[in-house]
Amino acid sequence: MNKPVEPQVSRGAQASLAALTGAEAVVEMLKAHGVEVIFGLCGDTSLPLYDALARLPHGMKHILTRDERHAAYMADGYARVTGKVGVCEGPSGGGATYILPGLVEANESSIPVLAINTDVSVSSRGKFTLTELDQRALMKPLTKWNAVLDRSADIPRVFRKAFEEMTTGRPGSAHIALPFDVQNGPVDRGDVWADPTLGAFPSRRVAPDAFFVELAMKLIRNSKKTIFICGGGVVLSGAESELAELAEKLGSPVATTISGKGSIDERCALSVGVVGSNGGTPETRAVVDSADLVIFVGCRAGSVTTERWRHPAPGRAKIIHIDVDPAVPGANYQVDVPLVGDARLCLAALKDALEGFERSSDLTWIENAKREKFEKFEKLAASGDAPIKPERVVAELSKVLDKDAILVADPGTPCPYFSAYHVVRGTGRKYFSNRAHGALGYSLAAAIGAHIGRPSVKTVAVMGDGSFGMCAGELETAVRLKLPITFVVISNAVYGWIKAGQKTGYGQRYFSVDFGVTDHARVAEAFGVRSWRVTDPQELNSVFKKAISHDGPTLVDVVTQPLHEAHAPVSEWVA
Ligand SMILES: Cc1ncc(C[n+]2csc(CCOP(=O)(O)OP(=O)(O)O)c2C)c(N)n1
Repeated sequence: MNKPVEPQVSRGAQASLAALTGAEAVVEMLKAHGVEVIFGLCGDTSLPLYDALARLPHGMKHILTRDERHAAYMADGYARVTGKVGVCEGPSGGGATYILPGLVEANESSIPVLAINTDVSVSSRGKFTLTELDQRALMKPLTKWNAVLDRSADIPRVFRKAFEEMTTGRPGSAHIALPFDVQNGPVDRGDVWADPTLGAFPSRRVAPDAFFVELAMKLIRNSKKTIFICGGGVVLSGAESELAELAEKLGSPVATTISGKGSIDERCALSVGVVGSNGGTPETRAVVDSADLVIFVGCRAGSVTTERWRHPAPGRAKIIHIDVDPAVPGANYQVDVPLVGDARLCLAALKDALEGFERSSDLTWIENAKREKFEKFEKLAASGDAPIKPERVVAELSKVLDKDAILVADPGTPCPYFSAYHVVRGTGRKYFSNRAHGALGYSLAAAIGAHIGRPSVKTVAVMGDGSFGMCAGELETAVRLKLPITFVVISNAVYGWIKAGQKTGYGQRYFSVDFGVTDHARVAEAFGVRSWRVTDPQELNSVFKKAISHDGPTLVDVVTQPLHEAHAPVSEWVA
């Protein structure tokens, strides 16, 4: 264990006005970038940092978590709903390996999350020191940018660089390793400054090349059926108004990925809903297939959205691909026009270029596609069967949530069903899931981060029981902080999504996917969470109402039909 070490910079009456300790400089640099909340967990190597947080009048809130993975997920949820950098921290060794899953999810989902792991002293390196780990090598492939500090004097520069990297270009995560002795060394107070605009994203918008805007404009004018497929980039960029204006001008339907929910009000006539193999349906796929021009916006056109690059079918429709990352257009499809730049600026430039052009279009076909999709859903949602049908859970929960509520969905049953059938009213980040890696157990912690970022609205997390087993410890955090979040557990005693894959693709040879029944309501109750276990679909509405209106944490354990027995809004199990 690291013994308390006197900082090389004295404090108190004789304190040098010119110098801070490294730990103090870290606190000042976070504050200078506008950080308001830090999620994390203590450790031996973090003692100087915690002491600086305890002593300085910084005004930042520290949220103690029960493991580092969840600290990172909380920072991720917080960043998604606030548009600000989410910050998490943990100690060396296990603290670094445990924080990693949240960092990589944030990075691949283009969410700016900064993780700080303290580390063994520079002077202890290479001596088989407890918890020593090559954090530089560990974090390099998983983050947009990372650094290991070797000298206290580098702290201000390294933190400025981290914030700049996270919030410019394609947003992403950053990692800084902060050794114990670096926290105690001197930092010149004059070096401690920051540009606070780098604390939110996108901090520097990049406009598209006018040449490509012109080409895109010509393609659009010549197309008969243009559709937009929007990914998370529209909400990240705050481009919802520009998208709506352009889509209306062209009379073009707007489909989204799961992360793209919130790009457009899903009640409006132009909205198609989610497309792809996880939340798309045959009806939404037919809309994609009918287009002669697809405009991808802030969307990587990955395997799920395009059902393994088959919808749209390559060569069938022309493609305009808008993305802030130049590596995205052309990665999956032969793109006719790449438009590299911030989504809001690209869409505004297209609208300007199409000045005077207006196309009215008959949207009955979209209305019909949505009606067919929801008629099937509503029949199942009206079912009084037990175990309760997933459709019924979606319908009853959606009914009791107001339009500003935030819903976070875990993989398993929640993501495809809520993506397909939970209608987002209004725009902005009101629905999200961890779509980059889809690790089970994300939603509980992400919902805590989201609530802390946007406390004025109701936040709900929906998870399978597999997910519950991976995150239950954070219920204590929700209770300690008295957070009025509602957790819904889809309880079916099976890794249902995988069992459904064994059914459809492997001749029902079920293998090692079933686990025991747990009463999650009783588990939650033991943590101090107000809880209900529901087996009768008739009770769902009143229980959800009670849970949503309670002023502390609540959990509803819903005994649900497993996915392999249900009608899943999934085209196939694709890898
Ligand atoms: C950390 C992690 N391990 C494994 C998986 C693979 N996986 C995807 S869905 C799934 C089953 C989910 O089970 P559960 O949470 O109970 O929800 P259900 O599918 O039964 O609704 C599994 C194991 C994963 N996504 N994440």
